[in-house]
Amino acid sequence: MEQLEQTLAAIAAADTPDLVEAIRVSALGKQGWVSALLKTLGAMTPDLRQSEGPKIHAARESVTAALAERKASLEAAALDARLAAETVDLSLPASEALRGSVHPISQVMDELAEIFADMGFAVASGPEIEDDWHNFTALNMPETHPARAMHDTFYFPDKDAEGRSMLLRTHTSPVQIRAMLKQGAPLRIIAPGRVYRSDSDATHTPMFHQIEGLVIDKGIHLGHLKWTLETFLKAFFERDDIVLRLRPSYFPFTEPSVEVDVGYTLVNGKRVVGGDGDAADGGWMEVLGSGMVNRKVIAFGGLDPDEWQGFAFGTGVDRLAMLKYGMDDLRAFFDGDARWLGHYGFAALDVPTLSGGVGARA
Ligand code: 2NL
Repeated sequence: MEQLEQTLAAIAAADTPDLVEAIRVSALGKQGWVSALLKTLGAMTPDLRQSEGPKIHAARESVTAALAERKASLEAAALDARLAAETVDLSLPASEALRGSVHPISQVMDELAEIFADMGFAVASGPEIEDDWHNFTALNMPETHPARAMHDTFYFPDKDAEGRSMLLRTHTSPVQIRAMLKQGAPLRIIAPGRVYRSDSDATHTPMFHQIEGLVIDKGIHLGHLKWTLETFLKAFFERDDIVLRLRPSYFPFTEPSVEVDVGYTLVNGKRVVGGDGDAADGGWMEVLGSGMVNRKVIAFGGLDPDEWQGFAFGTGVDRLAMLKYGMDDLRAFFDGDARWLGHYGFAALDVPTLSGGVGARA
């Protein structure tokens, strides 16, 4: 077969992968000579086919093998050439690896978990999609309660299997209702997490972060509440001169209800937490809402309010982070701007500990 000899010679002489490919197409491609020969087999007499068939197939095999061999040796030669030409300059400084950082909200949540763990609180979590019984009714906010309207709730169009309205939780209180129902008393938990309200301006985002705390035990009174919040705020702001001011207030889920302010001091015109708010260069700012758990809420949690008492509190994690670390625009928290995260973020291995300082920066 003259064509076979020519093809094998051309393959042996081909010095680029493109040439090898062109030869492959001219021999084995749809219009190639091997394919043309294969097609002639159909029209042959059985005798002729028996003698010619093996020759044609053998030709195809030898072309295929020669192509593969040539392709491999060209690739090996190309690699050898690259290895000979390329050098690595080991004296150059290594390029800096991109490193992420811990978002201030995650950092503050870790700090809070650490502080409350030291006081014997466990971290509880629950669904962000809730039903209106766990989010409102069990918290002494019946169907017609005006506070329900105040929450600017995001409702889902459908109801759940029990006919309850579904919504995005407006606070983390339903987590604590679920904990009471499931774990019973005594109970010492914090419930940090995302909450949702239809509200948006410089100081409000439709999603924000809250932490609530709940203690249920026998003989719990306001003194326990005050000591716990004072100990928490001193640890969180890492100062001993934290002064609290408790003001009477109203929440449907607590009775009596207490709003908690901390004293701040003006330093170069900036508010710094700490010191007596009644001092000449001082003032008060509200940081927490709290109170003794309403008897009705204890009963909704499946417990006997004559046997069990408790206190609860709630605050905004985002606001605590802003107060401690000095950011002034809440919206920047959720923009995902790498420069903001680089500035305000925390090193991943800088885990908050009470001995090392909960807010230590690397
Ligand atoms: C605030 C005030 C508060 C609670 C949350 C609570 C939870 C249960 C029972 C009773 Cl299960 N109370 N939570 C109590 C008082 C205040 O939050 O200003 N939050 C941002």
